[in-house]
Amino acid sequence: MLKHKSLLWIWLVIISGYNCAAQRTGRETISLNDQWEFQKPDAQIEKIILPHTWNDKDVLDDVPGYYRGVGVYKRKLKLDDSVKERAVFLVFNGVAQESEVFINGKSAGKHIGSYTKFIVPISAFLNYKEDLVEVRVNNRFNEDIPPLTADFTFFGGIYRNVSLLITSPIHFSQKENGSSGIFITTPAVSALSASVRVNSVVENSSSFDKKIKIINSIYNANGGQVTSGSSTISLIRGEKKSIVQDIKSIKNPSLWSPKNPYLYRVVTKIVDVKTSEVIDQVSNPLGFRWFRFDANEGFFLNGESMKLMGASRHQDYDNLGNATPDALQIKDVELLKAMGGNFLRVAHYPQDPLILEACDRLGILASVEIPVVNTITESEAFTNNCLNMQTEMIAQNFNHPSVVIWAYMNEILLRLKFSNDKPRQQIYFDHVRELAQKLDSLTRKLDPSRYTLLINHGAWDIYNKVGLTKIPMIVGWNLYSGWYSGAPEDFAKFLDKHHKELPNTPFMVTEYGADADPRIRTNQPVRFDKSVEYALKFHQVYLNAMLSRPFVAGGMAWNLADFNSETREETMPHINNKGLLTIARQPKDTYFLYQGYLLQKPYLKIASSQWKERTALADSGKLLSMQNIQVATNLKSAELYLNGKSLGVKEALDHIIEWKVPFADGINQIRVVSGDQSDQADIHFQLQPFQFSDQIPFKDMNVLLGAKRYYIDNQTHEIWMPDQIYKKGSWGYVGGEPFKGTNNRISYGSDKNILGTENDPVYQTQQVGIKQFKFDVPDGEYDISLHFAELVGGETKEALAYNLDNNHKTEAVENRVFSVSINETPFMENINLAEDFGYTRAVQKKTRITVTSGKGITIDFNAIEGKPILNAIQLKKVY
Ligand code: GCB
Repeated sequence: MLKHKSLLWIWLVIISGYNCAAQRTGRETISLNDQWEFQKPDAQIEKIILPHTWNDKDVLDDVPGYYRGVGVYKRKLKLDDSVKERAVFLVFNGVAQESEVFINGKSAGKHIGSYTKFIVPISAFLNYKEDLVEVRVNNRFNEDIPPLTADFTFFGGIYRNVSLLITSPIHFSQKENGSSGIFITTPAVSALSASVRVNSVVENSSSFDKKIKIINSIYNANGGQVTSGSSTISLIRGEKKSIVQDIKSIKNPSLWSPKNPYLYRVVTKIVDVKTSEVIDQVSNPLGFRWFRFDANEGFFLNGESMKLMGASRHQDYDNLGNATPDALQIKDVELLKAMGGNFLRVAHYPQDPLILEACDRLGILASVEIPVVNTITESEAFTNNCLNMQTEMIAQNFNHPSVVIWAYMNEILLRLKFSNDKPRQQIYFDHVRELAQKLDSLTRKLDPSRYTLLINHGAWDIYNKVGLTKIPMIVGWNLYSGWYSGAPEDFAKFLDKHHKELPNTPFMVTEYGADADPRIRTNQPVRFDKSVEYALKFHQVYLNAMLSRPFVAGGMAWNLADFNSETREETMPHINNKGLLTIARQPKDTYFLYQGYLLQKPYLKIASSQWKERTALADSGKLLSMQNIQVATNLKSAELYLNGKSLGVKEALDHIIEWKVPFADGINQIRVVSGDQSDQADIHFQLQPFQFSDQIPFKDMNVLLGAKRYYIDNQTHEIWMPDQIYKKGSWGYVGGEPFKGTNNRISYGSDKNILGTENDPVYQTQQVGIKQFKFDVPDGEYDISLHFAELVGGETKEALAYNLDNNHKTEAVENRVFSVSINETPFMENINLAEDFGYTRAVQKKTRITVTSGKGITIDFNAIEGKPILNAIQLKKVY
């Protein structure tokens, strides 16, 4: 009978959301992610399930900007009389960014800010028949709500889980800034003993006075009760009270650490003294640890020195925007752990509650911050919103043993306002400092057990001048030498400078990184080429510098995974490619490098295994091409085998071992061995003939002009390779020079978004002033495709704020008109790319030709006005 009843109950929940007439006790939490209708103004109603964002698609298109405005969500709620005497709440884990909740057309609550949870009491609005929940959401720019500008996309929507919470009218207070109403501290912890203090806020919203007991029971990881405490109080109707209980110390506690993330649980109950009925019950994690930061020696956990190494994380995912399902959120923390990381910077805003739960469970220490990024508004409303967000963040995440730091500002002096009006600028600086001071003081007051952190970019002088390095307990530096400015080697100098000039202030490197588009590879890495190879070298330099300096408390790679940043262009428009993982969470070579540096157990991995589709020219007169293979490891040396044949033992340098491998056409099996560790990868190699008369049969070839990089189109699997100057018997360009962009970023090519293609790198480089392109191919039938894009001119966009070294020059636009003929037959005449197609738009022209009499293929570019260009070329043998 009981079984039957509960099945019926489940069935009712499924069909109607929530509806049951059974007698209710305790606390019930039911997911409300289903059965929503969503509508944007002037658009059709869509049936959706949460999590949901309305920006998943428009942030990736070629049109700058994305919808920032109103979105309305509606849902029915079927609650019957059995909940009439109960307290009913809606719990929103995250709604971006302003929201108002209506029940049956009446406003029940409002919330500001995209990244914290909020709880709306709705009992007073219900008719207990069919209630209508309506959530009006707005993600417009609002100068009073941080973030104002940032290098990430401000997706709108109810993008985290929503649930219905039903409690007794006497319950743990739901008015405590979205927290559980229970605040746990561990005033004294040592290996011998641990004390626990629990502050529970209880509320009586019934119309009776009640005598209750608050019981706190602590359970170990096996579920055994270790200790408990109890207090009896009277709670008169309408009253809210805080009850602080010091629970008897636990002897020889199991300490929480990355190696042993031992979790106890605190179960807090409200019990009716008269009937012994459990009126409300909440469970919270508890971990025993103590820690400190030291300006000379870094971080200590439970008395042991520990370098905090890890990454920052954004919450969005490939094609889903920020509406990331639970399982994928948790996976991120697992990936950080598997990388050998012990620290997560939850940046730039509080994230889904699942993240810190996973950190608790897996033993990852964490910092959390509010989204005060780049700039502030000097208004009272802005200040209040910041203070409120900080309060919510601390209250909601207070009980996580993983959290050791609360942060509150990121690179706030990145864009210096009022540069032409120094007195006004000084007033702005004063406001920034005051806001920082307020946030820091509030944080110390709300949680004296943790550290405060303020994060700056590498402009040493200005942060010190404004006084921001004096306010927090720990200073964070986001450093990009060798990326946005200078050389990777300057990084170590900065670390030493901090230690010398602020000898009493502990610090961490809260960001560092280089873009790595997983589709771009090179044998000649240079800054801004977006190659995985450059990023790998960059991270080696940074890791070496941090790991060899005890005073650097920690380093957080920017970023764990690639993430959405709508205003970015470059090789993968709208995506920031500094992730160690791709946006779909595939590892890049850099992720393997981190495993090599950080993992304790023996580790050996072919880092280049991700570059498994390759092409290159055969070495002169040979049927093979010597190419690099890199292996990431924490072992001293290893032996590499190609198709079972040893290529010798080599030693690791900075956790990488490198071999030159003679690749042949087809599948090349690479195996690396060291002791009982081994790894294997199959590399598909397309060998291109050095001379078309070689024995290597020619199939096809895709060439990027003016580039030193390879590009792998992960949809078609076409592999593009760098060009070469024409050599007789072979192929290549005649005349011209590589396009050099109009800023000082990459030493070749452009970083503009190319319209009408996903393959931006194919069009971002070009040979300017090209005269000919020749293929000395044997007679036959061939398909030729020419690819063009006008890279000079078009809309001038604001330079990326992060590109600190950016001297964007004004582009000198000149008319460009040219004609192209193939083997003397006109192919394109009087072409003006800008006029005929538009600026930075991908243009592809294809033809089939017959080569006879051993003449090969000669493509002539004839200037009519300005210099002819060619961005890329493809040749395919048909017969
Ligand atoms: C920074 C910012 C971060 C950016 C990063 C970058 O300094 O704090 O939000 O995403 O640089 O990649 O430029």
